[in-house]
Amino acid sequence: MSGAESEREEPDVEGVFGAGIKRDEDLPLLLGEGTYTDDISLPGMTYLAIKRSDHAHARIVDIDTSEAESKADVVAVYTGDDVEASGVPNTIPTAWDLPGLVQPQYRMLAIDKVRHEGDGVAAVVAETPQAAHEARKRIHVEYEELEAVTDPVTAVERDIPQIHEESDDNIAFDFELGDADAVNESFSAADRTASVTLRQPRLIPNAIEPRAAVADWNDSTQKLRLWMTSQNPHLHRMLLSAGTLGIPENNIRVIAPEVGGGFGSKIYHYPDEAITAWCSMQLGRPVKWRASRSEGYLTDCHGRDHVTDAEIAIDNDGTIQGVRVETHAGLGAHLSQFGTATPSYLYATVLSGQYTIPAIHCRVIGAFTTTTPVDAYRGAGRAEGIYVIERLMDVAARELGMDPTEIRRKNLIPADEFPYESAAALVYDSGEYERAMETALEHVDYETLREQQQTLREEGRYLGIGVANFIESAGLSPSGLAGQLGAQAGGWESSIVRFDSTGSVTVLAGTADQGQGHRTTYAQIAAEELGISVDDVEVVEGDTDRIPQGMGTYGSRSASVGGGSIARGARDVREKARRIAAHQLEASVDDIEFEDGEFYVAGASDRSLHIQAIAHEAYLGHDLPEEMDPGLEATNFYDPENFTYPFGTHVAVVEIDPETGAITIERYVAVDDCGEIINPTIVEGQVHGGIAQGIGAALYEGAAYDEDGHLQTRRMDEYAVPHATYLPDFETDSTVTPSPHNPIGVKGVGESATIAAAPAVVAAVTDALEPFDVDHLDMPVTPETVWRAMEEE
Ligand code: PCD
Repeated sequence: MSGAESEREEPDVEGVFGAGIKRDEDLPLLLGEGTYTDDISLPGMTYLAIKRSDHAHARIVDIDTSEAESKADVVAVYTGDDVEASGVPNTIPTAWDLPGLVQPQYRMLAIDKVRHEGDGVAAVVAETPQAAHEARKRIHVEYEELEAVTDPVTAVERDIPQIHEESDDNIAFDFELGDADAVNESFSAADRTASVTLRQPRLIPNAIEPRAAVADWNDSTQKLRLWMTSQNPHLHRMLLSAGTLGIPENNIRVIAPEVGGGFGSKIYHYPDEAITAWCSMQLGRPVKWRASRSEGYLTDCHGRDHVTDAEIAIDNDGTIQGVRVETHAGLGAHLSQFGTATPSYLYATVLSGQYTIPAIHCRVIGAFTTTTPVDAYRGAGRAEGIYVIERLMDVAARELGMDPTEIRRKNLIPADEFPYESAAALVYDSGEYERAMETALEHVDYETLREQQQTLREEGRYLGIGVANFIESAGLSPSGLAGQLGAQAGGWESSIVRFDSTGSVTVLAGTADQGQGHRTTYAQIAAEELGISVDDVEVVEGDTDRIPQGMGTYGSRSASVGGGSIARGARDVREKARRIAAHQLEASVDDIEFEDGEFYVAGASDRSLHIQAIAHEAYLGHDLPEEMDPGLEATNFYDPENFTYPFGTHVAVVEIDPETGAITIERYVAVDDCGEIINPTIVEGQVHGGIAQGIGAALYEGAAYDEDGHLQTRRMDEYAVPHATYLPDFETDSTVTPSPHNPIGVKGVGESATIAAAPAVVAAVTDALEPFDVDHLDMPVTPETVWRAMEEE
């Protein structure tokens, strides 16, 4: 290992960890036997439909629910006033504070105004879903329409309608990071500067399974059970308890059964799941709510929505001196839980990318707009930041007449400089950037491609090669640091590793899978540490009554923080077992060796005991060391000392049809480094999905609003998620640079490829268009954009 000192403990047995074994979770899912939230059915269950605003911005003058109430099978109709009158705290809280943050109250149902199309104004509960949907149409809301504003720059200019009383300029926060003076100096001292103004459009997450909730309040026990599509059931339990419903946390059970994709959109505490629970509390009956696809498009948090001016100061030899960035980030109508952190700390801090940049300054103006709230979507903040620095590298290369790979190579942080403290306030754990970059360039045969490009140009064909280097700050920890930066939740993870008396192991993990494959990879971690078969390990996630504590799955944290916790717990279990073995083998603990699940006395391998036999002894409790309690399990809380910093290089090769502007991705090469790999097959799957979503952002996706703030892309045939047939075969490879502080040396991988793919593809397109002097094109780069850019020349 190079780059950084390793403090991690090597696992005792080889083999399970690192094996590309098949996903344990797949068979029932493929057979259609998985239980999703919408599959939950309870006796006496009712159905909720939410009446939503069809205006982007309007004052509520009157809500007439009488006709809806008179309809057959309607159980109850509630408005925001009813919720307010019930005396619950009725707040959907933000989970990340920022200096000077304006925090208007976000309620379960609107009471005074609606602030985006889709804001909930009334809830109707009926005996059947059909009756609820029918009655919803019979709720009559009188509005006084106000002007809409969907663009984050326009929103903060004067004379624009005020969305929240608390903020007369629609600014939620004005955030700064870095050293403005040092940047000014670097710009005066450097030989040249280059700049780019860019937009990163709003993305709609598009998990296959829409959000859903089933709430069951029991009036006699005063307990709430809530099944929901959650990436973090414990966080939801916490936010529901104090902020929204006022129920003690220990009376709430949140269950996330199978979750069909999240990509960030199921992290958040939305008004909808909360109002489902509130309705059940009013009625004392179970209530089910399920979003339709279009309802999801209107209410699932969107991602990105940045407008950015970025500048880079460079010397003639390509050395970067400074970077200056100003971004208007659209937050939508309300502050979603991490809507404030995503465009600030998760964004500005990665602007150094893989490069040595002496001075960086970033200002982010967080703007309220009359649109769907914006929050983390795969890559969250990091994707936006890496896109900016990678676009800057390309415009700087153009300015200098340098090859884009040469300017990158020149400024890469050298492998012997880790841990590396960037000018954007991060300490990168480990990295070998040049190795990954050279691996990718070799794989794609960069030199030959450049020659081909030349030859083809002479024939009037336009090939483009785009290279993107990325880092990701994954893991969102340690808690102390997160707290200093404003987080209202911890960055740790928790797990229980428990041997049963017959030798099987249950791992209870506080993270919550939505397709990532935790049941397989966590079993691999535990099996490796305990020297047993993966088949003997059962992994349980997603139920706050079974798993006492946890933080959940987002920010590519589960492998490093969750997996780290499991490894530590398993080691505690192994150490207790070692003491039992020493006692029973009548040897000193220090003389007991462990291999492949077997404890034996050093030098006398015939005297041994298997860990699964020890588990039996531990529960039998007949012959344990003095003062040792029976049982064989460990509860672990793991708060890492740093984020992990995955990295890599992606290369996209495109050809542009000069007649139509059509873009074909000819090749896509991805070299990812996520430290030690638990399961290469799963990692490859994560990379594939990530590339697809990054290409989606680069070429196809983008939520569009009309002038009145109506979402124009509200159905799957209006919002262009890439089809498998649009995508090339991905050529993937990896390098391994372990994280030095993580107990198992892993780094995250879930978001990496999404971060890399968008800048790689946009770079490839602009590279193809070099003869037309096109430096930059905004995403999504469509054939029309390309064609127009070529025509303008
Ligand atoms: N791994 C391995 N190795 C390493 C790393 C990792 O093996 N080294 C693996 C693990 O174990 C898992 C996976 O892989 O299984 C992943 O991991 P991670 O990176 O740690 O991550 P997580 O935490 O688990 O997850 C999360 C992510 C995110 S964040 C997102 S968006 C997305 C991704 O994940 N989402 C999703 N991916 C995915 N997939 C799927 N299928 N689905 C989904 O939904 Mo955010 O923050 O939320 O925005």
